[in-house]
Amino acid sequence: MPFINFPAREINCKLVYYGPGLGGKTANLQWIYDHTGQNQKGKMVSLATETDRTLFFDFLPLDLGTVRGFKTRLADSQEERLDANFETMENLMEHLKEHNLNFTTIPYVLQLNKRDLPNAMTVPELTKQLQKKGEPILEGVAIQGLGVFETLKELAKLVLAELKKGG
Ligand SMILES: Nc1nc2c(ncn2[C@@H]2O[C@H](COP(=O)(O)OP(=O)(O)OP(=O)(O)O)[C@@H](O)[C@H]2O)c(=O)[nH]1
Ligand SMILES: [Mg+2]
Repeated sequence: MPFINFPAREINCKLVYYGPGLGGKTANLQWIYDHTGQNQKGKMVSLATETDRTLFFDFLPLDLGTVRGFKTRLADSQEERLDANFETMENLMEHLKEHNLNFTTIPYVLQLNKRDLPNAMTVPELTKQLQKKGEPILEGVAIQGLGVFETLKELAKLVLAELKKGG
């Protein structure tokens, strides 16, 4: 939910990148971090193990100008990750419930990442398997920056629409 600081005329929102292990969450944030202006961002905080798995989470404060930001999810397109994607979806639903957030109304987009890999499932097939509520679906190759800002922008659009509604 947005935190509104009236004196500072600021709206602060939290966008969460949720996805299966090694799906490319950090790669998305790293690309955003590397391609935003110095004065637009805070320090990216990222804790990794020796094998580069993220411990806990990455954190990237970002100023989107007049636009602010909620929930995005990543899917690893590789066929062998389909079960992991299903599991992530279930986890996400549980976590939202625990935080009293309603999935049907929360701004939400789905990024299908790793589109460059030969074993990627087709977009129509992944859409059939993973789309939940007609959310925008974006294709990504996070390590090359493809779809990264498009995903962020699409989500920001939904968040703005929600804020306008006063939700
Ligand atoms: N080929 C390909 N590899 C990718 C892509 N995105 C990420 N990777 C690679 O996949 C691996 C995992 O990416 P991360 O960004 O660390 O994934 P993550 O979701 O943050 O992983 P955890 O936080 O450990 O769960 C890394 O080796 C990345 O370089 C992509 O679009 N295409
Ligand atoms: Mg990570």
